[in-house]
Amino acid sequence: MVYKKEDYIEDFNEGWCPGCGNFGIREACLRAFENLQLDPNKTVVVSGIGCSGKGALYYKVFVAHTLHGRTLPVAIGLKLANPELNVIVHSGDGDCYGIGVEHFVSTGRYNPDITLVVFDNSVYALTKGQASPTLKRGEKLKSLPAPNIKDAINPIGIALLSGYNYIAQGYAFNIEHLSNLIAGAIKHKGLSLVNVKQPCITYDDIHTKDFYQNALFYINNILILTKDLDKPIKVGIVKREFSNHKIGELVIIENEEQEKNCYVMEFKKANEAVILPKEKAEELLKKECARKIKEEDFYDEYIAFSIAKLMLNIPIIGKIYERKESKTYEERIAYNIESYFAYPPAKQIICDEEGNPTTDIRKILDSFIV
Ligand SMILES: Cc1ncc(C[n+]2csc(CCOP(=O)(O)OP(=O)(O)O)c2C)c(N)n1
Ligand SMILES: [Mg+2]
Repeated sequence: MVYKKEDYIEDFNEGWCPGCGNFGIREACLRAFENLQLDPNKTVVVSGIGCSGKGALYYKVFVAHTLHGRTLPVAIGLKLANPELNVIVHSGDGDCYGIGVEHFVSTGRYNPDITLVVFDNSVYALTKGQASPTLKRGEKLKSLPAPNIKDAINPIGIALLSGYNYIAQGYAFNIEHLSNLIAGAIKHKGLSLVNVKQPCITYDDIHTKDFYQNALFYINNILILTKDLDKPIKVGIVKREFSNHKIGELVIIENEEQEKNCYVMEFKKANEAVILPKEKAEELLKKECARKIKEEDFYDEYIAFSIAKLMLNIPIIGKIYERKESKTYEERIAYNIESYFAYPPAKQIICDEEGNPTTDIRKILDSFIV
C-alpha cells in the first residue's frame, strides 16, 4: 500500500488563528510522513500543552496529548514499550524549554530514537503572549507591558551539550525545506531536534512573516574561518531600520550608528562560523582564510557550537549537526535484556480471555545479564 498525505489526516478543528505558523509546521510533518511512507499504525505523535499541542489530534496516527512540559517522558515510555513505533514529539518553546527543560536536557542522556519538533514562536501563545524562553532580553512584543527582562536560552547549544545527535533549525513557512529537515530527523537513528522558528501573528509584532522573510539565513551561506585573522571583523545584522539599511541586512561595522542599530558579532579565530557580506566573504575565500559550509558535512561539534552562538542573534536555518553512530537507548537495553527487541512490553500478552493477568516478567528478568 502507498500512503498519501490525506491518509495521515483526521477531520479535526484545532482552533488555530488563520495565518498561524503552526499550519506550516504541520504541513511539513505530513509531507515528511508521506515521503518516508510511515505506517500510520506504527506512528505516534506526542504533543504537549499550548497552541502547538492542540493540533496533534488532526493527525490520523496514534496521538498522545500529554501534560504541559511532559511530552518527552511519555515519548520515551512509548518508544520503550514498542521500539517499532515512529515517535514524533510536538512541543512548544514554553512547553519544551520552560517547564519541560529538565526533560529536554535529560532525554539527551538516554538517546531514544525519537524526533522532537519544537514550535518556537517566542511566546506562550495559548495563555495570551507572555515571553517564552526563546524571546531575547529587551524585546517588547505588543502582548507585553514592558520589554522582556530575561535572557533567551540557546536551545541548539543546549541540545548539542545534552547529547542530541541530529540537530536542525527550520522555518514554518519554508515548508519544503522544513519537511526535508523533519524527514532527515525521523530517518536518523537516535535523538533528534528540529527547532522551528514561527511567527505568532496574534501576540508577536516583532518576529513577523516580513521579519523572517528578510532575516533568515541558510546554513550554506555561512563561512568557517580557517585561519586566525590579524584584525577582528565586526559584522552587524540590522535590527532596526536606519539610513538605507533594512532589517536583516548584513553590514561591516565601522561606526557608532551601525553598532547601535545592529546585532553585532566579532570574528577573528580559526574554526569560527561567520556570516559576512558577499564582497568580504569573497575576499576571505580568495585568501584561503575561510571555507564555505555544505549541509552534508556538519559533523564537527566545535563548528556546530560556533553556529549555535550565531543563532542567538540570527535565525539560521538548516541542518547543524549529525552524528551517525551513537547507540540508542533501546539498543543499550537490548544489550542487557537479550529478548527485548523480539519481546518488548507492547508485544507481551498481559491477560487471558477472562481478563486474568498472564504477564510473566521472569521471561525478561531471566535474560538479564548480571
Ligand atoms: C502545569 C501547567 N502550568 C501552566 C499551564 C498553563 N499553560 C498552558 S499553555 C502554556 C504555555 C504554552 O506556551 P508554548 O509551550 O510556547 O506553546 P504555544 O501556545 O506558544 O504553542 C501555559 C503556561 C498549564 N496548562 N499547566
Ligand atoms: Mg510558544
